[in-house]
Amino acid sequence: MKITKVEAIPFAIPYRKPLRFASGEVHTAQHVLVRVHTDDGVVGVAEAPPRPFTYGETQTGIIAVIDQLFAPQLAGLTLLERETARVLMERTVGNPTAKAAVDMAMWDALGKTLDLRVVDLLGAFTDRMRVSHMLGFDGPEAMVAEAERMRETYGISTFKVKVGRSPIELDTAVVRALRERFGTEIELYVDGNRGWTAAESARAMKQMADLDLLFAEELNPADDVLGRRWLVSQIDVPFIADESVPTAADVTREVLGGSATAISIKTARTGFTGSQQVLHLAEGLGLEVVMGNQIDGQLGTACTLAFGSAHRLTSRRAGELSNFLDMADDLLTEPLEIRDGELAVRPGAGLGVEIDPEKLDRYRTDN
Ligand code: MUC
Ligand code: MG
Repeated sequence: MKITKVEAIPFAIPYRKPLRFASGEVHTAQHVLVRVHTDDGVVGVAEAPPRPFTYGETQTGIIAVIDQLFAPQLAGLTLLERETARVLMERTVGNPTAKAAVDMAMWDALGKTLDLRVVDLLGAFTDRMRVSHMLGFDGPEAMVAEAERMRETYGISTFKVKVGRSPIELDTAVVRALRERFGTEIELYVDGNRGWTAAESARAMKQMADLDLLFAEELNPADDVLGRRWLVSQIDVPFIADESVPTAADVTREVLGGSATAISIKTARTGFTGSQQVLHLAEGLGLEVVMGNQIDGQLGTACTLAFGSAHRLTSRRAGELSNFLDMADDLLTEPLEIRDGELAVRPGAGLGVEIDPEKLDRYRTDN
């Protein structure tokens, strides 16, 4: 159970269709595959998605912090010493997705060592989640057509619509078109990625007041402190904090300060160990939780699914588990399959997924 090596391998897989949103856009999944090796010959895996526009990390930076700081700190620890690993990695500030991927690869290795699924180690509440699909910026017709395809092909009936453009009507027209096309057959919520001001957000929410939204997420920046509190106090749906709450301390600050009434948990930024900390805090505070998407590939999605399925609060709402569908390929031997609007945890030990060595050879960018 002793860690002998931690590897950070860069890879690049193009998107068939780029995802665009208020804070950035993604054309290629330039992620980092993290592998934790043990002295029993077990290898745990996870992926780190660099999101410079959200956390300031880059692919090169993630590899550097793992190779230079985390790998030497963790060598010799056992897979059970996850709290020690967390404390050691926390000596370095920032770098959330690098830390999270190392943590999740340790859990995967632990599951493989004990022949248990990560979902069972974490809580085993259920083994599946309803899927919510994130619709990136486009015109109303194209976004409705994408939702139709997701419904027909995968049975998905919950959609998160990216908003935050100016004028606000570019976005409110899309949400209206989706509601008009599908009526009560779908659940809808919006995510602004901080694109609007507080006043624009309030006006947009008024324009959409009859569209039965589930949630509003990060419509304006949390750093506009008073504007954000003013906005949240007048919105009559839960207001999700996402990129403004990458840590449990951030959740406490934002929620107690009146700047959020719900949170997104992303395993890509808090791993499994940190996500449990955030989840328990949210449960204690009585907050709604959505399992969010960091524009993950299939490996990252398997991590979100394992954590989301393991707990009651995280499996209650549809989780954002489908944007890997827009990637031209992936690294797994057996692709994840969304059926009837759900994604089920695989039966195998750990995360239940395997990296295909030929695909890794094809897409890694360090050889
Ligand atoms: C989301 O929920 O915001 C886009 C930017 C980011 O940090 O995550 C994605 C999805
Ligand atoms: Mg978001």
